[in-house]
Amino acid sequence: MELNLTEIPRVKTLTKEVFLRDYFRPQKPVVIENCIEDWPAFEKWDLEYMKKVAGDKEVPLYDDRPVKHDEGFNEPHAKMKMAEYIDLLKSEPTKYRIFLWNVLKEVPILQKDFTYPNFGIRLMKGLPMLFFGGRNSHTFMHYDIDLANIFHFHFAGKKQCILFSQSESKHLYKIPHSLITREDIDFDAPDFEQWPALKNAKGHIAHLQHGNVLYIPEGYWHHMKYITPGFSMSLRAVARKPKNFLRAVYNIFFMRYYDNFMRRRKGQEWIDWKNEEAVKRTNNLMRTA
Ligand SMILES: O=C(O)CCC(=O)C(=O)O
Ligand SMILES: [Fe+2]
Repeated sequence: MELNLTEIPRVKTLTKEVFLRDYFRPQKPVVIENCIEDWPAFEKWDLEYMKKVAGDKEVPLYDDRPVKHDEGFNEPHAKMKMAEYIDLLKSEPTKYRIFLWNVLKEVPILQKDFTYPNFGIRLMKGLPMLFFGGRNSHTFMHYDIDLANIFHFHFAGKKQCILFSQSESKHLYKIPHSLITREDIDFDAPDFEQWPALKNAKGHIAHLQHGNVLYIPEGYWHHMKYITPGFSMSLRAVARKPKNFLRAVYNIFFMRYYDNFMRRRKGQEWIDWKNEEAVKRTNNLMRTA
């Protein structure tokens, strides 16, 4: 048995009118294949180019180790010079990923290589973020703290993206007071005996290659797996649905501080409790459904 995933529709190009009508308003994901062919980035952006423009920068790295109590929220697991990291990506499989690296702050010259596309929704201009990963590395299944609409532009390698809407959260073993599901679920080949509720989850899947853009509707869960070494840039637009917007405000101003506070106060016990609670809550919901 496999996860119930439908292939995300792919279009060559998309006007703002069609985007708003068919994807943004109904909150449906879509892949746009030929959206950025007029960007200098389309020709230029590969691992070598990143090494050239950002080689000296020290970059924060993350792997897939489980969250621990003595690490802050989103605290990096290692640091390296970008040049070294790119060499590592090219030479061997590595679990190290770069997550949420602010392009404009770190390498302002990259701004010359792209423009903000006009899809009829206002993008947050200060926040283009870069993500890098090595062969077979993956993020946890998570949603973003601000439940933003995301345009995810992919470069260099091949990538698999699995998405679920917030309405599927009840099937996903979501960890309370955080933005991830149980870290020990293998979303590529889940063990349905251990995680039976996943049988009821309905999601979406896409495979991206250089130049493709994935629209991720607001608050959607996403699990990203780098099939080959590559990188992506995310542009974001604020959550519009009042429910999502309020949740974003709660997450940003309360949830993460509360979680950090409890880690300091209770230590690993807090993390263990949350992990157990994720299973109890999902199993209860499954039983009463
Ligand atoms: O692709 C990645 O490495 C993570 C992307 C992501 O989580 C995001 O764009 O919000
Ligand atoms: Fe994300």
